[in-house]
Amino acid sequence: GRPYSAGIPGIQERTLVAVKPDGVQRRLIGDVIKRFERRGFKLVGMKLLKANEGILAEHYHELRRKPFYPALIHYMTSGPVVAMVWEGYNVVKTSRTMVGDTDSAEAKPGTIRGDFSIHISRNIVHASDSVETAQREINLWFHSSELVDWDCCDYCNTYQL
Ligand code: IDP
Repeated sequence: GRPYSAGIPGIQERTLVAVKPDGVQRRLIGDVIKRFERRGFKLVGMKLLKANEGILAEHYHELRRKPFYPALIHYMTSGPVVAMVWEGYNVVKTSRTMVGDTDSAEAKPGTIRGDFSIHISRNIVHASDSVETAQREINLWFHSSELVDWDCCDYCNTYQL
């Protein structure tokens, strides 16, 4: 049936978060998940996969003319990634804050990139940059049947209900 959360405005916003190949190799999957769980967001989709060039070409469509694009695709196909969909109030914006600046030197300590990365080309994690992008990226990486509607038992401790 329809989840309880569907009736609460704004709390069904979703974003795509991915642990990139360097994050997987460095055994940071659990650390990334832990931060989103602890913050209060709800996991509604997750899988480990080796991304092919087709999905990455769509995912990084806007960057296709950048000089670093070939290296980016090489990096992103170098090993498995963990793709996740997280749900909750303002999840797109809050996730970007948790992930930190694209440039590792600008990423604040306490952010994922600010804690675990020193170079822009190996920055551990992806998070969608707008609600529109998130919708596009979720549809690209997940089939709707792979996303799970469920209610957290403790919404009253996360939201003003
Ligand atoms: P974002 O991941 O913070 O949204 P974007 O500008 O969308 O940043 O870039 C996507 C990814 O491309 C970055 O996370 C990083 O992995 C890679 N990238 C961006 N700029 C550079 C660069 O100047 N050199 C190498 N890789 C880059």
